[in-house]
Amino acid sequence: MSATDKAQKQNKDAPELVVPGKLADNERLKDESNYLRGTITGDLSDEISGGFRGDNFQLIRFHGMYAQDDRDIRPDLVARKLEPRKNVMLRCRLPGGIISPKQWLGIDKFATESTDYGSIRITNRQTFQFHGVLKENVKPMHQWLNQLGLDSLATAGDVNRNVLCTSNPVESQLQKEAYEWAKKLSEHLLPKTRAYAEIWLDKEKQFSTEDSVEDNEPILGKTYLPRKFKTTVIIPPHNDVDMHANDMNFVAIADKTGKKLIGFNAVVGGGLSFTHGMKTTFPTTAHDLGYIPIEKLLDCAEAIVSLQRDWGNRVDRTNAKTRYTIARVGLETFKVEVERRMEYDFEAMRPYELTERGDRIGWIKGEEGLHHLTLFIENGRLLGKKKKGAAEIARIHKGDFRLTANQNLIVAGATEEDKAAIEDIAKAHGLIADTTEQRQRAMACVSLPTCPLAMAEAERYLPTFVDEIETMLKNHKIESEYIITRIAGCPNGCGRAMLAELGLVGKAPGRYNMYLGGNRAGTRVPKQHLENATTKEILKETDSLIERWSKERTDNEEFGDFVIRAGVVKEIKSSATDFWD
Ligand code: SRM
Ligand code: SF4
Repeated sequence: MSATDKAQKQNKDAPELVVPGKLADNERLKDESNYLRGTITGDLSDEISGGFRGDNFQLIRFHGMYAQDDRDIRPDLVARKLEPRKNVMLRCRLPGGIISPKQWLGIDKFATESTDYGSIRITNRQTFQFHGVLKENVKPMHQWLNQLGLDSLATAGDVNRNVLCTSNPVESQLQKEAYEWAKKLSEHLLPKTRAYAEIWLDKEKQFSTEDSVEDNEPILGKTYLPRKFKTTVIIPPHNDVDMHANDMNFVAIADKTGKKLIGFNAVVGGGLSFTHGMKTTFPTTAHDLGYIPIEKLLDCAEAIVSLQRDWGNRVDRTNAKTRYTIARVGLETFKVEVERRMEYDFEAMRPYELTERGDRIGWIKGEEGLHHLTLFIENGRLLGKKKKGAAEIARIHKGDFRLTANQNLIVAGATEEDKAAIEDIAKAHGLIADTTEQRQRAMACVSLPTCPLAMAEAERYLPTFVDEIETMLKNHKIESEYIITRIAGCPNGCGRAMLAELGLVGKAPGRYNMYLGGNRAGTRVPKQHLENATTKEILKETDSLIERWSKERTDNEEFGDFVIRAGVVKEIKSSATDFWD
């Protein structure tokens, strides 16, 4: 009897644990892919098209790549009956976002010499993306990454994605331990198929020996997960990883000294995407399961992932993420089954508090006497002078680099002697400049021109939108204040606008829905205030709200709290009905 059958039997009153119906086509393609191989190798040698065909278009995602084309030039090429400039975006796997200066120089070289855009894009999941890799450069790219000790396995597709970890180099001891667990989680939950090594690293021979075993996916299963799955390890009170955007979070709990990790609170089922007008979809914050001691971490993670594998909706992909599984079967049923699978009962949650999300821009001294410089990288996009500056720093830096979940770059572990040289390079390349907290705490997703799903600008509009908000704050004499402002080019929510105090979600070119009422700690989903508004309408409304906030707020009242108290929007208490009514 399968684990699910057992659970269904023990729990007769529970709703159906497996959603009945015709499986989504992605289930077929995973099943037929021969453990993610498909016919990708054949496509690589096809010179007629620059793209990937049929199922391979989706399958390359499991290898960390997306098929894209430049949407700015697409209409012109299509009008001339030419193929759009097909290329690949690659996303590296970098649990906890830590990368060595040597590796950084390697990725800088590849971005400069072998991509259309020449940029390194730091993502809000602590890794980087190359945009515009032509097909002929795809295999060399994987081989180059491999030489650098990097890979892009499972950074996309229906698997556990890049595992996040609070990038706080200051509390070095606790951070080191948490980071090690983030790495272990990443490794433990990786697909075990040899497809990546075979296709990209020419490892067939190594694995074709007589004693080689069949491919097997003991945790993920032959058809992998029903949908993408996201994990964090977070060190409170700092919520830089934005835990409520994630399926599975482990909140680090330290002993009385505050320096030694003893266990984790497990918090599950957060997620931010929705579809415009589709009320069965909704963003929500994550739910508490309970506390586990440190030695149960991998068992607990495996239990949660395998449960989502078995109970997640494989019929309707818009309802397939963990939060919908929990909404369908109930949190208690979910929890009991996790306990059964990990053979351990959750203890009561250990108290913790989340207070803020931003990175601490500038120098800060850590416990071990080393210095850490957080560089603010607008939109995470490193190009031209700034990219050169980061490479110059990598040439002299003896510590490591850390990519943050706020799309910034930390030069971590510098000695007193090296500080001045690093700072000089950063200043000379525009990596240290006067910026407001308003700008430092704003975020946008990539959107146009590379994202095929974009409905409106995000990364390219954010700087202008922030200019305007800065002016409004100044005009209303609260220029030292800030509003956590985020833009996503569509409701998939990559820019995490659904955890912003003021979020814009793309609807059409130049038009957005405006959401208000998230909070600074990132524990509340905002509510729709304007629909399909032009940027002019949004700016007018923002100005009037900032004016009211400046005059009517109570002491230190955050913008997100103010708009709720003032009745501008209703507070969302984490349910689908609250979001839509
Ligand atoms: Fe995302 C799809 C970019 C974080 C929810 N995301 C995409 C794609 C790959 C478009 C596509 O499917 O073809 C975008 C590529 C754009 C480009 O040209 O680079 C894209 N997502 C990004 C990044 C780069 C945004 C950024 O500016 O940093 C982030 C990469 C993170 C990483 O390194 O792994 C990114 N995406 C997120 C987040 C935020 C997070 O994880 O903290 C979310 C919301 C959280 C969540 O998952 O609920 C997010 N992305 C999505 C979704 C909606 C998934 C869903 O639950 O329905 C899609 C579309 C999909 O999967 O069908 C998507
Ligand atoms: Fe693309 Fe939409 Fe994600 Fe922005 S939110 S990167 S537009 S999928």
